[in-house]
Amino acid sequence: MQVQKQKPTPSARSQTHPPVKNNAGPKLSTVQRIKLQSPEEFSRLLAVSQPTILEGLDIGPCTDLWTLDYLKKQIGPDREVVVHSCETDRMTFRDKNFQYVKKRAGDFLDGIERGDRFYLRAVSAKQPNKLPTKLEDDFPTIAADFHLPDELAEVRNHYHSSPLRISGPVSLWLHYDVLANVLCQVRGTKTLRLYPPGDVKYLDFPPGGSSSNVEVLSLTDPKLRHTHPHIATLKPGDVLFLPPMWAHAATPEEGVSVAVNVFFRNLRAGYAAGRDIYGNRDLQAYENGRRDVERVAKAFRDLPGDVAKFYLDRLAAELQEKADQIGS
Ligand code: AKG
Repeated sequence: MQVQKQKPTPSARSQTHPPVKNNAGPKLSTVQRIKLQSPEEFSRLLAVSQPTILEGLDIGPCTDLWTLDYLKKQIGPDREVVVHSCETDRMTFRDKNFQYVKKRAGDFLDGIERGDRFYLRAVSAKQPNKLPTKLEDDFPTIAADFHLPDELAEVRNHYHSSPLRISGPVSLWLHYDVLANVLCQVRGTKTLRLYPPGDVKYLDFPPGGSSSNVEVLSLTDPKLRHTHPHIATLKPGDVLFLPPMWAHAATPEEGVSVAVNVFFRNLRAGYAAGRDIYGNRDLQAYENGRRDVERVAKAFRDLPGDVAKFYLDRLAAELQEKADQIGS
């Protein structure tokens, strides 16, 4: 993956669209689209931390080249990949209605062509349990087709990983990532449903987990009534800036979607020490905090239940108050 110089384009910031009415659930806002002019403008976007579609950037010849046939030839039909395989058009984390299956890349791509519900989220070819995936390491025969444009130099400077994602007609469940992300859509159209960090209390993340148990695409779940969903529809060549902690679920609109997403660190401190293979390892303070919560709960365990609950409720209220004070 290289950083490519891009020709300046005239400024064309489109308006943020007002929420649209969605009779089956909460109001939907449309993610704004802009033509990014400079690395400085991207730094300002990072500071504002709102999802934004960056259009008209040059991400390289991949948008022309990456047909399924080309990918099969370049990646090699015999290369082994592990993919999600699902019986329905929605993978859900709560029901785990999918399996991980090993496939030859050729069979996987033929299956995608036929409309099979496969989803590849690449992992490191050499050390899948230790290293994050990078396009240049794990798919060297196609990596030069994809570039990060100069406007995204910040991504390059704090680069973590670049998973290749290829999917048939199947949605990926709602989850959040801890690293910032630019999701570069190469082929096909895909819609993402995003929820801001403030919606975390409605989205039923299990303690310590970044995958939600809520079926966001059914829209009728009463937990979603108070959420603030944003919709981003990505076309080939679009780049979605996805800020950390914005939960997202992805649905391809046509049969096939090919994308590369690039995770990068935008916080100057706070990441957990050690391994983060998927870009979703929670911040150190949260990991420590969960241990503290266990310790505090244990300190009450020899007391009668009603007394222990009385104090744990009081402590929970104090913590909630601190959370409410942030940003108010
Ligand atoms: C991500 O970039 O973190 C995603 O979850 C993207 C999902 C997709 O493009 O299918």
